[in-house]
Amino acid sequence: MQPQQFINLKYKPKGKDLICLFNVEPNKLTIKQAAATVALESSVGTWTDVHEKKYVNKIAAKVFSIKGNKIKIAYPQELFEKGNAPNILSSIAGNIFGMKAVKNLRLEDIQIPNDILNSFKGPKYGIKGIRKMMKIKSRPLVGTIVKPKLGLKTKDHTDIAYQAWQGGCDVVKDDENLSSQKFNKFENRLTKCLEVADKAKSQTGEEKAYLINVTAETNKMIERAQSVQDQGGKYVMIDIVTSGFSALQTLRDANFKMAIHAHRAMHAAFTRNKKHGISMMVLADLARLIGVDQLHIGTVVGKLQGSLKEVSEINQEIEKKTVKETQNRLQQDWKKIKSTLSVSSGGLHPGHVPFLIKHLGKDLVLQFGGGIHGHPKGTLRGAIAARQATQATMQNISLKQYSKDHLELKEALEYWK
Ligand code: RUB
Ligand code: CA
Repeated sequence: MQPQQFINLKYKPKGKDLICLFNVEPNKLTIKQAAATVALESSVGTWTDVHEKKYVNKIAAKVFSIKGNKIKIAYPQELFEKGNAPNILSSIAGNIFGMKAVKNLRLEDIQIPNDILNSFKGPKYGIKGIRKMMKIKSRPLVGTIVKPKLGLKTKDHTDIAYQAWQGGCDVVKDDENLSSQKFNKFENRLTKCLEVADKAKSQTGEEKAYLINVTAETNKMIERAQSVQDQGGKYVMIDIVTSGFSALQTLRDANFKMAIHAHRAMHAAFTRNKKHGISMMVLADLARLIGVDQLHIGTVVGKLQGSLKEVSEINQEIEKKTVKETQNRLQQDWKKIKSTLSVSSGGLHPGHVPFLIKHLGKDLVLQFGGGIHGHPKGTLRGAIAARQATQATMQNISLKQYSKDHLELKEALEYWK
């Protein structure tokens, strides 16, 4: 096939096409030539004509829109194996990023046809299921990451987790780079943390969940997830990018009882450069498709890169059913596929809570690491302050006002001005 055969600006995509929106910066080519090269390399073509059979040409990808540097490509779904995330990515997000035909290329967005959506499991619980499991009707969940992120012995890790739950955290998670190092072995940490989660539950009357990081080689990961199930844990956490989409699928397909919390460490290697790579939006869709119940989406205000536009696009209010009930990108109507709960995390402290709820909504996990454990009076008070900030915002009371008779919040606000 000739490159120009991969362009058809009159084509109207069918419901069975997978659509990609790319931003293309051509390298010494016209935008049309570069677009055609992207479409051919990501579907049935190569650098030279190879005398294809006619039936092969039928499933070629088609560039059907070119506006400035933004191009849209329709991929007939026959190009992909259903239920195989790596396979889909090897086409639409594979060789094309390294082609000489482009100076820069960014996969900005994808739209997945129903037949492919339905070939994946999606989240086991979704937002509704998590709220039911945690018995939290409408407020955001409050969470923490045990800090320091590495180095703590299991006993100290457990003590910190316990204080966080006692103070009002609903979920306590491991950091992304903690797995089963010598100083804090997985099995022991699991048992001990689940014990204190139960203790905190009976003291506070609230559900408490431990999000232990099962990230490891896939067989090991499954073994660890099995232990979590055997010991009655509610969640597992996985680093979805470093583990890989296939590993995530293995975990989801194992169909454990636990919800899946997804950390996105390493995503910025391909999401950060606005000109090249893959957008967070695409990663969010893929993670939901494969089946994560919770996903880190960024904070706007915290320590990590991510503009308001970028973050709120992932968490966009696309349809207001009632004033209070909103849907966001991770809640787009995917029919049978449940929605994913957004996790806002990274450099947050209680003072950020009103902004976050205003911009990202209440279907959210507010997650503070340093912003809880760095409280001048320690973890317990830090967790109390985080809950107070959430409480105040839910009641439409300013933090300043609320902190007049809530000491822990007052201390936090004074400390992190
Ligand atoms: C946050 C933290 C998480 C980041 C990751 O700790 O440990 O790994 O949220 O970033 P702290 P993102 O609250 O002390 O900054 O959520 O953007 O993927
Ligand atoms: Ca971390």
